Amino acid sequence: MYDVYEIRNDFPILKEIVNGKQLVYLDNSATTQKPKTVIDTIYNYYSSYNANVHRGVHSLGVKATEAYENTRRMVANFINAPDPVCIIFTKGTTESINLVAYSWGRKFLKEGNEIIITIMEHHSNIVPWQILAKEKNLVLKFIPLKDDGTLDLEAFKSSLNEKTKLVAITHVSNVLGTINPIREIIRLSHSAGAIVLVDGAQSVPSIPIDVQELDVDFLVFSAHKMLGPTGVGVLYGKEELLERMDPLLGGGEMIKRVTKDSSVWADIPYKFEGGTPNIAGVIGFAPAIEYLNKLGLSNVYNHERALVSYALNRLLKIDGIRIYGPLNSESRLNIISFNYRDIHPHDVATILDQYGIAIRAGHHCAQPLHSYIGISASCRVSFYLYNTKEEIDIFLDALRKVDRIFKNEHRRTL
Ligand code: C6P
Repeated sequence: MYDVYEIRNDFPILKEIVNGKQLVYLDNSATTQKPKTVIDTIYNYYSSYNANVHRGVHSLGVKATEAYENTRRMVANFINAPDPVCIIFTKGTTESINLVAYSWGRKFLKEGNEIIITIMEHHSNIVPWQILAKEKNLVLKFIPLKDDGTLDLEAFKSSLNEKTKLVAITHVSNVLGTINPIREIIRLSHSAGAIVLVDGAQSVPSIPIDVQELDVDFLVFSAHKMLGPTGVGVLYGKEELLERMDPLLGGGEMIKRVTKDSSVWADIPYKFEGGTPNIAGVIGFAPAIEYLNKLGLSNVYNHERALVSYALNRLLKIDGIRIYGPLNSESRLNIISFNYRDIHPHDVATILDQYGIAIRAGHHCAQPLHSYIGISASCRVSFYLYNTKEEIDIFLDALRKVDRIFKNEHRRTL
């Protein structure tokens, strides 16, 4: 049985008092909190077997390497990758996308080739393609949205043509919470001869994903958004694609042999992991995956969907709230972005913080989407596996007070 109160006991930070109030953490799309097993594993690594990986023959080095490679196998199982060699550790989703842009895009894309992304992308899935497009004279196309905040699939179909070489799309929007139909997008892209990169930063933590069944070419995500440490990301790639790509970083451990004139790359995945990696972070990622496996990702998904539907229904009843993205909770995962009357999102977030409630305010690294909607910023709440309906009630009560408090503050400063 999914017992959220039991689960909360595993997260020490959830007992924190912030500004005199019990912390209500609703900023999970930015980063999630960590269970004690993750914190302890990192402590244990540093206090009992801290050593570099893949280098030493001494016992500490062997133990650290085993733990590091164990995480790779666990990640592979988590997304059903055919082989752990298809899992590259990076420092996050951002670095994973950049790695594909430089190691695949720079090598294989030619002038006039087209890349399709969507208007709801995070900057991490826009800027690397803009840089590449400028460098190689490529065409970057943006798929628009329908009025309900879902992707315009018809526009996508008519954008696809024989010049399309890559479709890079987020599975779940970090602003709208929209769940995109990636299965259909992958199918259509492949039949047009394009490969597909899915940004799973917001979906892999909550939606069971099988990369083989989806037939996705690249999948990228971050450990810190799924209970794991910061500074660890994943690039999954099909083996034949990874084999043909050149490394992004040259340096230690990514080579087989170096002479004065040239070098021979190591096999995948090491070819892409030059330099000393975030060993503690990768080792600390394993208990995060273990935690999600134990809970069952489908249960996590159902829990989040119940919370989002509860919050949406109640938010819609508050006068002056404008919600962005799909209003039916079917097309939306765990995220709700909104504006409240004409109060600036930073003011809303600052007042909520006085009640111990953490939400995000700003453009959420999605400025083109905000311009497209016609706003410069929004407030965002995002739920995860340890949030409760009671926390949503506390948030809604505090939100109702924001208007009054803000007006009083405003009057006092005049
Ligand atoms: N979004 C948010 O508050 P990194 O920072 O590399 O771990 O992840 C980047 C990233 C890429 N794609 C999507 C869809 C994302 O949501 C994010 C991170 C956080 O929305 C921090 S800006």
